[in-house]
Amino acid sequence: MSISNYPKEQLLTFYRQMVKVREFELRAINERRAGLIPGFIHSCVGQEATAVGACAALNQDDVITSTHRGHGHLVAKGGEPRYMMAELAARQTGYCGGKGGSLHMTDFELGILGANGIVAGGIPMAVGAALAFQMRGEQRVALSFFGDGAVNEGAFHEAANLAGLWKLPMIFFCENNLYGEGTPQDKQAPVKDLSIRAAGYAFPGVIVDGNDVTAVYEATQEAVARARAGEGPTFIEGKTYRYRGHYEGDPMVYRSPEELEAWQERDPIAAFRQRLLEHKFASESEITAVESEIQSLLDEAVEFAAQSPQPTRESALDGVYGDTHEGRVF
Ligand SMILES: Cc1ncc(C[n+]2csc(CCOP(=O)(O)OP(=O)(O)O)c2C)c(N)n1
Ligand SMILES: [Mg+2]
Repeated sequence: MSISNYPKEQLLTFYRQMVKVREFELRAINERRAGLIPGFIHSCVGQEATAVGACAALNQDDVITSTHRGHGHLVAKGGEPRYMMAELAARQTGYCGGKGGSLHMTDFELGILGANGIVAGGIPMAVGAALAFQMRGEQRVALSFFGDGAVNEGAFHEAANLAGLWKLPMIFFCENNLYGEGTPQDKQAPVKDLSIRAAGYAFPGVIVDGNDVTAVYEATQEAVARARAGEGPTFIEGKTYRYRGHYEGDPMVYRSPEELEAWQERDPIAAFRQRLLEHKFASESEITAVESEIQSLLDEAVEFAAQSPQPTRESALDGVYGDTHEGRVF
């Protein structure tokens, strides 16, 4: 669909959300350096369009599962930067009471079933949620984000098999950023387009430009419509690229600066900003207003995290053994 068929508000929302994802990541990286945030960060800078385009096609009561590179998915599904930042900073006010950190952030009310430190670990969980929706006769959809590396894990294949067999309302969303840690895709899989693997489980696999937010949105919308109509899963492969290392501190010796530069020239946010201006959907000052709105939001989020208390020693066992955080269930 041509960009001119979108309502202006929706396009500005895409832009706002992508900027929010990127700025969240840049702030988190900064605050980690400054000492506010302990632990690892796997940032998704460069991959904003997949998270935002896919989540924009979901309803609030649809669910997602995420990965170790999950901050963008959470923001895109409605996660609040202040609770995310507080979680990264290990504070009581964070999404997991400060005891989960980057790899476990969850908000059931927003349909976020969790980031996940286990590669491919979120996929069977999403398929389980999709099975529950089907059994209860609900019109809800589950979408699992995962990377190219995850498609070589047994968990992916087992989950895809059952989702295909039972025609579950499930979307397999692969963010193919060409690397699993330092291993390029052609050294970890015999196929270039991972979406062809969906054929083995009798559902469609589609490739989309993962740096184009409207293309991602439209592909996901189609998959959602199939899922809600009882036609079963779709595998979407978004071709994209991460700009920073696998984790903050990664020396990145496995790829060339030229490759990185070539992808940065197709930056999802800069390209979309340019499209908004060219098609006169927004003026320079409207766009700048969105950007400074996000800066204030993140100033507040960092301040909120920094001012929040750490978890108490007495709370060490709260939320363990199947307890739900603050009694929330999905
Ligand atoms: C089951 C499992 N194996 C290995 C690891 C170590 N590990 C963490 S991230 C990662 C690479 C994953 O690559 P990909 O799925 O492409 O995601 P990306 O990091 O590119 O977003 C690996 C091997 C792990 N966390 N879990
Ligand atoms: Mg990858």
